[in-house]
Amino acid sequence: MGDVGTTKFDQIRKRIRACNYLCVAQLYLRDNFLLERPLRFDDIKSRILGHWGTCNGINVAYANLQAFYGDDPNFTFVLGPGHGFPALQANLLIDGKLAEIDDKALPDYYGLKYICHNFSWPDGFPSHANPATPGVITEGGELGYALANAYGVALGHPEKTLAVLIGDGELETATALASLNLRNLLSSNKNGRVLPILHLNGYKISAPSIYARKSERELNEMIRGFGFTPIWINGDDPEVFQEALAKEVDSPFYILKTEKGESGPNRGHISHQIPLKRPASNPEDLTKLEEWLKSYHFEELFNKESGFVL
Ligand SMILES: Cc1ncc(C[n+]2csc(CCOP(=O)(O)OP(=O)(O)O)c2C)c(N)n1
Ligand SMILES: [Mg+2]
Repeated sequence: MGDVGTTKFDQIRKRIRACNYLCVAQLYLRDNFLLERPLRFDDIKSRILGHWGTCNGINVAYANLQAFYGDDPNFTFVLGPGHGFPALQANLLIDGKLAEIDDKALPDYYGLKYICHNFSWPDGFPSHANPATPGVITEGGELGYALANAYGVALGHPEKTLAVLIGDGELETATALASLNLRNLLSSNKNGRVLPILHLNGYKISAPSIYARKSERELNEMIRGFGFTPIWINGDDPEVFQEALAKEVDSPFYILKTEKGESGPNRGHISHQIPLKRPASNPEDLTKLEEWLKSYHFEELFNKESGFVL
């Protein structure tokens, strides 16, 4: 009580839980979105399509950046791994950004039902970030452009700050890796600040990423070689993340190290897309899905009548 710091961290944790729940609900559920009765086979989508593995990390980054930068109009979050669309969609729903372009996507029970039911559904939302998503400027599922886009926005705009979440697989692309050199071109005070955040979750799809196989020292040296100061954020504790953001460093390069699929039932290389394959027909998978959804205690974070309690 009265400790502002604790309240802020609790709020971040709650938001991450809410977004993670919304991710799992979007991927799997066609009904019973608030688990008002035990989950049944016919609550589950017949074709489950999308990506879970990257979602927890995106939600962690989004919640922490939002808590730190608030509604600063000069701050932008650039999301490299657009396949983590359930996470982006969850955050945009909660922030009311989706409702600005689609009046059915209000941050209430009906909006929640709407995005969950229509995710990866015929005539509904695609499984990746797409032109209908508020703020999306590059579509196509091709990894690698996030950092270059961010430097482009920062060029000639000293008032802007852009945080860019880059997958560890994404940083293996020639485009992303070469874009690290843009720091040299934009390092004067006539341009904005770009804050790269490498999401070191260990895998690109199911293969180990090269950066996950480098030692911490080797990765630090690589990052320093591009002129950045590496700042590690180990795990998803908001206290660690907020402390990292508060560091006053000219050219920070954050390394967010989380486990791929964290908070889900199967972590690591098998979590990239859909960790539980057959909850619509296999009782064991259905039970595991129900336990997974319940682990977020969404009933503490959302009220059917009044919406999100975050
Ligand atoms: C240029 C390019 N090559 C390959 C792919 C196929 N692909 C889609 S997701 C993915 C893995 C991405 O790994 P990472 O960036 O580490 O993301 P995360 O682990 O957060 O899912 C790959 C290789 C792609 N989308 N774009
Ligand atoms: Mg990865």
